[in-house]
Amino acid sequence: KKQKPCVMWFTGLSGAGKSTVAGALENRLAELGYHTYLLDGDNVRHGLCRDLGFSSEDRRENIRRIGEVAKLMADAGLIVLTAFISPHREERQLVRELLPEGEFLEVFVDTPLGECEKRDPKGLYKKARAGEIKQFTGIDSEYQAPEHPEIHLQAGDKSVTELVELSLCSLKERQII
Ligand code: GGZ
Repeated sequence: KKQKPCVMWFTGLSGAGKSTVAGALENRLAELGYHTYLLDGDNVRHGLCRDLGFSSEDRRENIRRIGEVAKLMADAGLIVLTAFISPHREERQLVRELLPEGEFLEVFVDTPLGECEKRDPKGLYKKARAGEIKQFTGIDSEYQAPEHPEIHLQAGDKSVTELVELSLCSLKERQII
């Protein structure tokens, strides 16, 4: 099936739903016959970036490596989905500049902090509030929201299915699929 390579760069707070939505979208694309790859914390922070923590410098290096790998995968023709907080505008901009015009799609998974904290699927916000985890994004480490994301998902009050459909529509509009 014909596809245009691209990198769908999901960004948002911990617990916003980045991995969930990116994973569901990847499954949908695969069902439709497209070639994709999902990079997320599970397959990157335990391997390629296992030496990195959550200081600003380490997050910056994390994003740089992921950007370079995503670029290689897009060169190979894939629709690449990445799901990392990537809290800094400047680093997301660097990844954008690595890729040919139109191949970087910033996907803002915009779930309010209050909602992420309420969900707290891994109990990390609770620990961050108690001071047991330092430099936690949204609590004592900054998240810089995208100003002009290609795709803006208001993820606090929509189902995963709805968010996947919105993303698919955007890929069609952009003639990626
Ligand atoms: C943010 C942290 C932290 C700190 C551990 N701050 O909800 P999760 O658990 O599964 O997703 C978070 C993940 C963030 O890793 P990323 O590689 O996406 O971050 S970045 O793009 O900023 O490099 C969270 C867990 O790791 N985690 N400590 N201090 N998230």
